[in-house]
Amino acid sequence: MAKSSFEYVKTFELDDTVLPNSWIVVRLDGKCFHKFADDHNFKKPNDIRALRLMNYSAYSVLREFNELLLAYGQSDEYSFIFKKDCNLYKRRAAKLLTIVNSKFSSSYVFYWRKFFGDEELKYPPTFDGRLILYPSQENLIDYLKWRQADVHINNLYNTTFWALVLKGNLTPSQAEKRLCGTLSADKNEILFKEFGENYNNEPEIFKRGTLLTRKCITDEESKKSVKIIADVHDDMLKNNFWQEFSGHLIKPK
Ligand code: DGT
Ligand code: MG
Ligand code: MG
Ligand code: MG
Ligand code: MG
Repeated sequence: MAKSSFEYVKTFELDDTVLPNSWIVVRLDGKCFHKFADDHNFKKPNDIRALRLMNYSAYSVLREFNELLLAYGQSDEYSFIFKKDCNLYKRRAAKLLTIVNSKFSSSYVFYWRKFFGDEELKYPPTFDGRLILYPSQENLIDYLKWRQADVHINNLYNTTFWALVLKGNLTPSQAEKRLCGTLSADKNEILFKEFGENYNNEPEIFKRGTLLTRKCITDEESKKSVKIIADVHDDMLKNNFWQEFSGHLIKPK
């Protein structure tokens, strides 16, 4: 068929193929989830329903795209890591970013009721997204450590803040003043001395977020090995975690 005279517009499209031989990370983050959480009565500081829905939505992304190695989520964000040699959509940035975001966002809505039951979804949520390349394993591991350090800092702050407000009867601005300039040890002490709470006993999913990984396990009945997606809440800031785990960043098929 002859080309139409309109087809030249295609030359306006820019090439956004990303560098080969580097890990592609897509991070999504809920837009204005401060408000979204309030509008949907999320429990403070952590709502397990919301975290499980985030994890399940990420799980459905991993299930669909085999080129994804792992995903790590906390709060209203999720990071997806593609294999170093991923060739999906010929490594075109916009394609990769939008398929991940779209599958995740539609899953969040589709599975809402599975986790929130009768709590009505009042409006469609929005997630922003970005795509980042990491050329070395060290950079990629530091990226994951950075996201996990973030959840630790925020969660300790939020747990102490809401203890002061909900159990200590301070106003939010009094609680904020009280915590201004405090170190981690001070917050641990406030929780322990004033509220009898040991921060170490908080659920791992709150303190460390969730890492979704692919694993091979042996099926009890058939004795065949089956591939599954597992969720772990380990401490990624410890180097011995990576001594055991770094193989996951290179292989698995
Ligand atoms: P953004 O991302 O710039 O559009 O704005 P936000 O409001 O989404 O801010 P962000 O992403 O820095 O922080 C996440 C917000 O989500 C945080 O303000 C509190 C809320 N959030 C996330 N998980 C929970 C939860 O389990 N419970 C409650 N109550 N709030 C949560
Ligand atoms: Mg943000
Ligand atoms: Mg957000
Ligand atoms: Mg966030
Ligand atoms: Mg099409």
